[in-house]
Amino acid sequence: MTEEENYDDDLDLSSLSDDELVEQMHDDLYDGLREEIVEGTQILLDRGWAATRVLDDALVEGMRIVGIDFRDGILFVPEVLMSANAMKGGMEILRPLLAETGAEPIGKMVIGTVKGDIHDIGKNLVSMMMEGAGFEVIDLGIDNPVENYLEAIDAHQPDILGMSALLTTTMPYMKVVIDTLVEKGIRDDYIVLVGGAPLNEEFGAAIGADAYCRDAAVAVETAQAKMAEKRAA
Ligand code: B1M
Repeated sequence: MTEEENYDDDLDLSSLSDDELVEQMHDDLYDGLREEIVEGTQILLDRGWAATRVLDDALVEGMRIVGIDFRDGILFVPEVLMSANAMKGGMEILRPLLAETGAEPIGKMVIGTVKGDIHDIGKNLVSMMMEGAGFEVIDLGIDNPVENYLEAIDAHQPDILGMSALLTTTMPYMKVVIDTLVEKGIRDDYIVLVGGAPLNEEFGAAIGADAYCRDAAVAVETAQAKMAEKRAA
């Protein structure tokens, strides 16, 4: 074992300052160390950090760094899967906190990652934040063909249909889903919100969505605004 590895093993996360701990968590996320991420998340919360701050500064920022090295061929799929698993460990601790607003259910959303796409961290985050804002969320998971969305909206009659895509190759599938709703004459029965890193507002408009949501907080704000519009109409 190298001296550095030995140091890491012995590292007492609670002895670090906030800044040092956040930096350490970025490293631990990079290394896919789930237990350490869980511990670091809890320490920051115990120090009075808001759940959204832990999420943004420690977890999402750490994942952004992972994404850069994944893109540049420094990290590969198995390593990024471990990072994703570590991130999910932290998110599990934050989930009840993000969902604990005590708000009355203000609407229902069906959400899923589209066919061919297995990325779910961002979608899960959107689901959590929407639940926290008082929406009932039916999460269809990943890799959803149009049939899954149709079955779910039939079964649950949601106000909102949310779709997530993280790949430039899967984002066009959102249009397949929206076009199918149009063909069936039910497009206007639902507020369609789309999101995912490669999308933008122009794309959202081009495929006929009601809005593109840059992140989970924007998804919540947009959902609330669209629900208010719908109620007023
Ligand atoms: Co993937 N991957 N990946 N990957 N992966 C990206 C997306 C990529 C940008 C990496 C890179 O090259 N820099 C790249 C896509 C390039 C492109 O299409 N232009 C890529 C690639 C290429 C691939 C594979 C093809 C790699 C391969 O096999 N050679 C493969 C594809 C598999 C497939 O889906 N068929 C693949 C696989 C994987 C893993 C399985 C290893 C893993 C996913 C694990 C999981 O999700 N359970 C993975 C990961 C983790 C990433 C990166 C590193 C991180 C994604 C993430 O979780 N971000 C990603 C790089 C990146 O995006 N920086 C990358 C954190 C998350 C909080 O952000 O998902 O953007 P995000 O969600 C945000 C917003 O986008 C928005 O709100 C969220 C929260 O604020 N949002 C919504 C998202 N969905 C929404 C839905 C809404 C509203 C808002 O509905 C209303």
